[in-house]
Amino acid sequence: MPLFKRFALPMFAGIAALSLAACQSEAPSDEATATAGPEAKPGVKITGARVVLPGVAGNPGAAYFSLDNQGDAAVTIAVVAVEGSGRTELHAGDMKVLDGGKAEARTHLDFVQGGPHVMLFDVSDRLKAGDQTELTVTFSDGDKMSVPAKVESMGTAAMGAMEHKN
Ligand SMILES: [Cu+2]
Repeated sequence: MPLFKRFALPMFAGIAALSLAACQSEAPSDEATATAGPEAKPGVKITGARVVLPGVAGNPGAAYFSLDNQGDAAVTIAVVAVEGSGRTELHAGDMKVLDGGKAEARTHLDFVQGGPHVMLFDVSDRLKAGDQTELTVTFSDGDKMSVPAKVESMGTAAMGAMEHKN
């Protein structure tokens, strides 16, 4: 595809299309599904969790959230599990696998569209836009936190991204 065509696409659509294409090539590995448990980690809060369904069934979806670490120690995410999704990977904005998401003490870590995100593979068709599912973060020390996550369709997510643009 000539480069100018790629850049002619609206920005969010371009990012979404590139993201999904890039994620297709990831080889599946062992399932890393955490069991949900509501134990809290002191000083750590997870907010704004949402799951964006794949635009085409069988493609990967994505999950986003903010992790606020007001604790005295850095926390590192080992794995993020989403109920209704199989394997997940933490990706950087360029779709490369993130080697653990780390939030230093009194900082926050944001997983956002176009930035670091959780890639969801084998998304169940039982997950429907408008539903709520559960997102569980397992930290490198074994602690777990689960929060409800809003399920959105890709179209809704793109609209949201436009609305929130400054
Ligand atoms: Cu990705």
